Amino acid sequence: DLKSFPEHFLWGASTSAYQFEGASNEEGKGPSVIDMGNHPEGVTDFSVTSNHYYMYKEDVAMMAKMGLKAYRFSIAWSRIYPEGTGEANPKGLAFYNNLINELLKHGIEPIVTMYHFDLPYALELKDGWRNRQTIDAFERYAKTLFEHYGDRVKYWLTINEQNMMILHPGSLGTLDETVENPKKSLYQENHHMLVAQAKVMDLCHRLLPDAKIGPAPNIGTIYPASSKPEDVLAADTYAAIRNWLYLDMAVFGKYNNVAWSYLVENGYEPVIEEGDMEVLAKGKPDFIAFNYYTSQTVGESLNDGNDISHTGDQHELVGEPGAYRGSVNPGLQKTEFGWEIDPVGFRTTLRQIYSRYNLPLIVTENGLGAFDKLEPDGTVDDSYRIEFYKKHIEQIQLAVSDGVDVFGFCPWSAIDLVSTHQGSSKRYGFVYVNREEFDLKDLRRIPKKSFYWYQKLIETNGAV
Ligand code: BGP
Repeated sequence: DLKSFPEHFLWGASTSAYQFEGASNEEGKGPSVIDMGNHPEGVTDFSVTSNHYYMYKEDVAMMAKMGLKAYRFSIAWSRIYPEGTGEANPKGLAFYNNLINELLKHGIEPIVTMYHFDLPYALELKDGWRNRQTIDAFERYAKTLFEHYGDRVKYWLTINEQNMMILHPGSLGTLDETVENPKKSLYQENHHMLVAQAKVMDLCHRLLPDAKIGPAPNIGTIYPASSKPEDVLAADTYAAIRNWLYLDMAVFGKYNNVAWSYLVENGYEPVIEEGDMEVLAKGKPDFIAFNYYTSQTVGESLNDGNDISHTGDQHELVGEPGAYRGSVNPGLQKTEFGWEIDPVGFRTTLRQIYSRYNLPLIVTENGLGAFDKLEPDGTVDDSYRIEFYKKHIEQIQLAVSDGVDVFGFCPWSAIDLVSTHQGSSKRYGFVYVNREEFDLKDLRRIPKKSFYWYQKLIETNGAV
């Protein structure tokens, strides 16, 4: 029997600070690794983006009109601490304070990501996450957020897509190619982030007993390229490296055994200092948030020079010689940007996470990037996005019927913003932001067809 969505289901939408706010060098904000990073020439400009910093009231009104029950956004660490540590920026503190109040005024539940790829550049100059002091800086920053907003924010997310920062670090500011073994160094960063996350989850519980906190990795089910036992084994290995390493640590406080063997075999294992494992065992999440865009398919590594392949995954190159081989799933359609579309895999993913951890789940990203077009009559017909969401939301309902405890869905993105990898012509929003590439004069908000569809869906609590 098909169950309906829970009564107070958090129908929401997501954004992140560097992709949405603009004002990247204004109002006391310090630079982040994203601001200082190398981005494809002419594609990405994060200085103005959707100008949300100055238009937040209008944006929240638009979200309210859509009927959002929740809004997941991120706080820019370097807007609060321009130097990563030291003095907080009063204007930054005030901005998020106002944003939170504006949301609450409209009955929208704020869901706050503390760190969404944009590490303060000042910390990167001191070796970023390779330096253990960044753990303390993150804890200090989190404490400030809890103190300022904890009376009103109930849902906290620690780190967005930590697994992608490790597996596909290129544009996310985590890769240091100057070190002798960059991959080993990445797993050291990963370890420090895990310790920082555990400390912050623990701190949250001590300071805010009514608040809830959890990690927000990107999780997708992994298919074997065939039923050949070696392929199935490789898929299991990759699932451990890509998915379970992150969540097993957050929930169980230990390294996943398969992932750990992989780290040791390849000489990537991090240095674990005394006391780390106690910290990791102590900080526990109240729920698991995750981003789902697509599944992945891998096979046995053949070590023939072709293990790394262009699979159409969002991060494009998948595979690691000796561990697993990237593969395409011939049965799946693709988005305009080549990402495989897999709604059924979404249900599988929800089931897998829930049966493994038995914690409530919230989806913090899912969506379709496309070249939306503003018609001369001022409308945007994104029927393809409606189709995409229909199919994915149907699968959440099936998962709910399977007994999976899901309490919210925050698709990407509330309003158009600048894509992490592909600039502003790749759009995700329910609301169109009128901007020709680099023509920042007209940033009018125009609800797309999907806006009205989602509004209706929320009104009927998911009856499509
Ligand atoms: C996720 C990120 C988001 C967002 C999204 C879409 O990995 O958390 O920040 O960018 O992917 O990706 P893209 O913008 O590259 O299409």
